[in-house]
Amino acid sequence: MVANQRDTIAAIATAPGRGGVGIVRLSGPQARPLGEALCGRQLTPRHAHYCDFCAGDGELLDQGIAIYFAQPHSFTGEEVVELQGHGGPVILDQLLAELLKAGARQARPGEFSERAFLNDKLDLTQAEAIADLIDASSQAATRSALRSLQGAFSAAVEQLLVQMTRLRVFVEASIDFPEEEIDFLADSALHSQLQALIAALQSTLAGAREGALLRDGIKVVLAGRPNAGKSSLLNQLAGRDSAIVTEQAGTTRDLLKEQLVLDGLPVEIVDTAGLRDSDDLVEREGIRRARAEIAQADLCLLLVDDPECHQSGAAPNLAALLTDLLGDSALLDRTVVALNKADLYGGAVGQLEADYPLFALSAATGSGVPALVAHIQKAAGYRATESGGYSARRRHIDALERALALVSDGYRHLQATAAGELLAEDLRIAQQALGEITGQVSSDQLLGEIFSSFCIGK
Ligand SMILES: Nc1nc2c(ncn2[C@@H]2O[C@H](COP(=O)(O)OP(=O)(O)O)[C@@H](O)[C@H]2O)c(=O)[nH]1
Ligand SMILES: [Mg+2]
Repeated sequence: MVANQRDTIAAIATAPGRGGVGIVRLSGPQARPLGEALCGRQLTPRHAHYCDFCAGDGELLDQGIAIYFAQPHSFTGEEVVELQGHGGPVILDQLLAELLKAGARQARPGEFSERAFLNDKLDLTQAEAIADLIDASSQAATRSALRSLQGAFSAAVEQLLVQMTRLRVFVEASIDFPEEEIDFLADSALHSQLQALIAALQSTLAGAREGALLRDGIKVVLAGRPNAGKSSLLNQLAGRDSAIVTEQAGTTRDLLKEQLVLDGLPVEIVDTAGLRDSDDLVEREGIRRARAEIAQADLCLLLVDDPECHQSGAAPNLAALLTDLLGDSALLDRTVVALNKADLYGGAVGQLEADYPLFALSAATGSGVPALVAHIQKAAGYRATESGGYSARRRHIDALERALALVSDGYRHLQATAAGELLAEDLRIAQQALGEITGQVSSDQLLGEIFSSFCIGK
């Protein structure tokens, strides 16, 4: 990886397609001479130079702005030149081709960010936050990515590492110097520090989970008998006629997926074919697909069309309902039941008394739907707070979970045995797990995986 850094890399940094301006980026030791050759003039650091971009044989390729950033004062920490030309795909391709001909190498996806990381311009969570910021699908996700980019997540992890180091010093000293008169391990300060560390790990983990939720969202599958109103509810949630709704049972035969943002929470809603026995080949395939989606759902929203339940406000037997519809009741803890068509049958709307989540609503008019949406958000663990979490990824959550489990185990060992050896070892491994998050401890393979998911030119 270090050898690679001697290469000068080039890529188109703007999105494919046509735009007012398009940017080609160069980074590496040859960036300046390559840029100067193309511009036919010397480049002063941090100046916008308006110039002709010409090929080696003198042919005019484009006119635009060139900006040179001298190392280490650039995004990557290397010599960088940015060429801002006209945003046509052919123009930008020609500029890039010219630079490659002159000795630059096409950058791999994420290679600019990787170099920024290797040159200590960013830590890993910040580099990942850039990718998340670009991919953000909601304002809340943007906010949490920006928080991470500014270093809020790294700072929280850093703080955990400081707490951990302090504890390790304490515990290891007490093992190395057992003859000391004071018994370090019985010291109440040690116990309160351990408790504080566990609480801090839990709170950082909660912030990371919230961020991951904003990034990845959840999957909600609509299920029920034909004509229960699944497609109507999808349309109501989407705020538009996405699915075909008719009074004819069996209208929806294939899966229909909609990406929605419900008050900041990204949700993939899947409308499915109504569950019933059918001889129709297409409908049967639709039902098979519906079951497969239901099995993978974070939340299964079961729609029921039953006038009696509305009038009595009674809860259907959930286990019996699931067994009837799906052949088993495995989904008990992931199911929400919605009694639909409240406008038709009367009775209260909103959440009803039951030993599982139960709502009465009208998919047609939308009454009772906000209470259901609020429940979906709560069930997903989402709080629409301004502060938000950190834009976190699965690997961050894994590392935090491992660290938390280790420290908790270590604390239990200490309480059980009053000896520090196991605690010391647990703390050591927990510290490594946290180090993986910001990249203090990381293998080349891990880095490769992380940066290859970025887009080219970033
Ligand atoms: N009055 C009333 N009719 C509804 C409601 N929801 C759905 N329907 C009607 O029930 C029928 C079946 O709806 P649809 O959404 O296609 O059901 P699906 O088969 O579960 O997708 C259509 O005629 C809808 O207009 C509701 O809340 N109130
Ligand atoms: Mg339907």
